[in-house]
Amino acid sequence: MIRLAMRSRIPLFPCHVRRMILPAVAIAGCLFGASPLVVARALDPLSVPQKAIIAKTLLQADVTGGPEKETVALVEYLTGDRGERDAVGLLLGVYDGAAENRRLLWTRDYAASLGGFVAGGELALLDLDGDGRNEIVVQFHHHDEPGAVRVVGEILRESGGRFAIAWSGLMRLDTTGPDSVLQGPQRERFTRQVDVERTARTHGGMVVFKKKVWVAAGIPIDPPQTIEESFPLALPGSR
Ligand SMILES: [Ca+2]
Repeated sequence: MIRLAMRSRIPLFPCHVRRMILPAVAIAGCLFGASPLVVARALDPLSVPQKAIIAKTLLQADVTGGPEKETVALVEYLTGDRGERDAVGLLLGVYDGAAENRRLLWTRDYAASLGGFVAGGELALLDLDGDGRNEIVVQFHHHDEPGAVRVVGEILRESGGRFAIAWSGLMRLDTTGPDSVLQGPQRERFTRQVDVERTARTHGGMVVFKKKVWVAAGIPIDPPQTIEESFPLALPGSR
């Protein structure tokens, strides 16, 4: 069963960050009444048949450092597989060229890369290191279970025509739901939001998050506390 109902509709980025997703043009959040179809495992997100698409986001911005803007697509779709592991696919694609002759430069198949159990998907293009080109930030549900929500984030940076994972980790974890089988110290509830301004100040060295914590190691934090966290960003290639 696909747990679409468990997906958060709470924006994963704060308003000021969403306003910074510039000059992106979004054609986002298109929910279709898709019925299960048998869809060959596609690598090109824009080749997924419309009837199989659950949600599609297209953003345009410079992500490679050239003079032109690229198009970045994130497509969540029904694969036609009835198994919970593989029922939903999530594809990321980077394209150059205008809409009529887009060329796929790079793609990432999240279900294949992470062993399935993916759903949802949020895309943002943010210049996190201040070099004038945008990094690709993807968030999606991975291994949601009854009473447990896990949202994973990835920051992807261009290097030599490819994109490498500069950071990945949990952006949201809530194992405190009433149906959760996890007990005691296994119960956690927190969210992370990228602090874009503070991240940019590190000039690509770190990513800085505001982490809001409701439950830590089974202990309720009341009122919830927001702390700052920072992690090193990988520096692939010639950066
Ligand atoms: Ca950048």
